[in-house]
Amino acid sequence: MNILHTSDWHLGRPLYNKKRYAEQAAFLDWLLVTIQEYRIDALLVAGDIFDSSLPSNRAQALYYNFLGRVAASRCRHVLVTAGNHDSPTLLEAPRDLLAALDVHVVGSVTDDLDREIVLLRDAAGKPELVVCAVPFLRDQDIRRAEAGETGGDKEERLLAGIRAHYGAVFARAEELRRETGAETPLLAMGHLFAAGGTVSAEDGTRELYVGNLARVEAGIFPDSAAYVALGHLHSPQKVGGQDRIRYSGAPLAMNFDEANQRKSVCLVRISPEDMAVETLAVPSWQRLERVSGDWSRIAARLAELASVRESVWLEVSYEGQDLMPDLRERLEERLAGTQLDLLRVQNRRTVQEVLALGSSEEKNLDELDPVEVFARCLDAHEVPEAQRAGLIAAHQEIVQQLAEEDRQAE
Ligand SMILES: [Mn+2]
Repeated sequence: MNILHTSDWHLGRPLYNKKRYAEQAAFLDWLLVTIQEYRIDALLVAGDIFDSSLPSNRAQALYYNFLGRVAASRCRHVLVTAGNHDSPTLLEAPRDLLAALDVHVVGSVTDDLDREIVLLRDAAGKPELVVCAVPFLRDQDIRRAEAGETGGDKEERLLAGIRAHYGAVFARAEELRRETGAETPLLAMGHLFAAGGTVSAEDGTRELYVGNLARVEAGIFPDSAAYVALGHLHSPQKVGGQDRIRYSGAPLAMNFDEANQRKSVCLVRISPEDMAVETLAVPSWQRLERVSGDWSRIAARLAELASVRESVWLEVSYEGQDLMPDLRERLEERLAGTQLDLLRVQNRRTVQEVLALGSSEEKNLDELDPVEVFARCLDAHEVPEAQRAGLIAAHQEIVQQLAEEDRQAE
């Protein structure tokens, strides 16, 4: 059986002022061709289908058009779980309709564990795979599972709740496997932060993007799981050096840190006896480049890029010694008539200067996320290092709570 594992499409997500629907559509087209070419039987999408809990109509159109086409393809099953960016209710609204197309959607945890366990059957109706399709676990999902608040801090309780939930789902899946014949391979899906996972530098400073800080150990996935398809981290990677536990990573570079990162999806070949994983490189449809240095270096690089006559989206970071208040104007002059697009300008020299003066006006508020603003407040108030982790966690919890309330208010 051939399985394709992907995640973190973040449909609808722009990059600064640029919409990315064309790239997102190109990826989905490529995915369909890949499904045919590699004779994929089941597609697993491990969360963060959409970038926001209220995706645009255009983002939803991309998703549903894709599902319609994949349902008509040779791929017999599609499994979709919600990530922290998805609205569980929005994803689950067409659940019954999609089930008729053999597209299984799990948006959130319910009292019924069986909703998170999908038994896939071959064309002859014989069970061929059991999948534990666990969505992103929210605080309230975990609380539901707990009879009462036990000791330990909040993060510890959250981790204990995640472990307990996975434990219960796996136990139930094992039961089902025994009923259907022990030969049926077991797979798991999850959207979480596994210990040892690496994030790109920009994601690292944006913990909010990654969701809660709790990191689960790879040991929560039992040895009986032949493969664990994870989503949440945007760089493709194995967890704990294990071939069978992987993040497929996002298909598009999510920011300029990832500009040169090779993006991929995972091809998993599985039989009752054996499992092998291969990564398939996702093409890039839009070149991203970060250009940094002093003015002469930046100017030289821009000339080089302009001569290639290809569309390039740029982040320019000026790091020269001379103050350059007219940096943006200079850059725009250089880029006129080229295929280069300036998405972001960072004037490090001026920012340093301004920070030294105790003001942060240079960086627009829209370039800062709440985490960065809070970090600046900590700096401004000279909060000692020892107190920061606790304060950052508390702040993050509040911001997340607000985001969840927004979601519930839909
Ligand atoms: Mn995520």
